[in-house]
Amino acid sequence: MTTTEHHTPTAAGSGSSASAAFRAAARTTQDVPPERVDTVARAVLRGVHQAIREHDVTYPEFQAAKQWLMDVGEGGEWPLFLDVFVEHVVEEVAARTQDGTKGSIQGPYYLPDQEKLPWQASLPMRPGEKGTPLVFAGQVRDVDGTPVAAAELDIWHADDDGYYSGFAPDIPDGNLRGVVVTDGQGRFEITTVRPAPYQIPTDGPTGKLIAAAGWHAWRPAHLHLMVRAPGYRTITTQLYFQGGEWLDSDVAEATKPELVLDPRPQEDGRLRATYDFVLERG
Ligand code: MBD
Ligand code: FE
Repeated sequence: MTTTEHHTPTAAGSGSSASAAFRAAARTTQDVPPERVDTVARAVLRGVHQAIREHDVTYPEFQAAKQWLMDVGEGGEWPLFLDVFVEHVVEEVAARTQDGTKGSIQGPYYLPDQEKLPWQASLPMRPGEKGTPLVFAGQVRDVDGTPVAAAELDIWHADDDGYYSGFAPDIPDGNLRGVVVTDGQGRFEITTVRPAPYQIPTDGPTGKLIAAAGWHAWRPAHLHLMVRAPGYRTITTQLYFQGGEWLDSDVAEATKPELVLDPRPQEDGRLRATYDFVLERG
């Protein structure tokens, strides 16, 4: 992680942390047959060739694009760029064969092996963690309605400034991250703070493209979740907040109407949001 003197997160800092996290994640490498590589690589190149022909792309523009692509790599922003602009379509294709709770993209800021917590727990947070206290409760069930005991809710989200622990300086490791284990009735009740919307760093190449194109750089406030239990297909999803800013114009196009929470003040003044997860066997 890169720390600057004034402790403001930098695009290069979060980019290199996201690249390192991606490389560290254990994943199975597939042997892709040449026919498949041929088909997909050809289709991707065809799309690029078409854009050049359709829009009379010039040599200076081609060289500017090359420079920009180099900058994305050097800034470690490929995980950010791909998860913001491409992952939602990969998820859309995966969703064609999924039942139960709707999925959404994982994004670049997941970290494995966080603290295991009982079904009723507070996420690790700093003393006096800034933000509106939020209680997030519900139940995990299978598609037949049977509660799933000892399911793991792996949850991570941004703080009240829109920053993620592990990807911004001065936030303790594990802050606002945890693996909550459901009780015998599949229940969970998690205390945390409401996250702020997330802005793509404006000082890196992804931010520069967004500014150059006149787009906005925002994702609506969201909770990230992975829900898993032995014998069930893991759900990776996100939950958003009713009425929240950017909900209708997420730069990552990762919202779904089924994934919006409607938090209400509890008797003690804290916000309470409920959501039940449905897992399919597999
Ligand atoms: C995020 O917080 C996020 O969830 C995604 C998908 C991309 C960039 C930042
Ligand atoms: Fe996120």
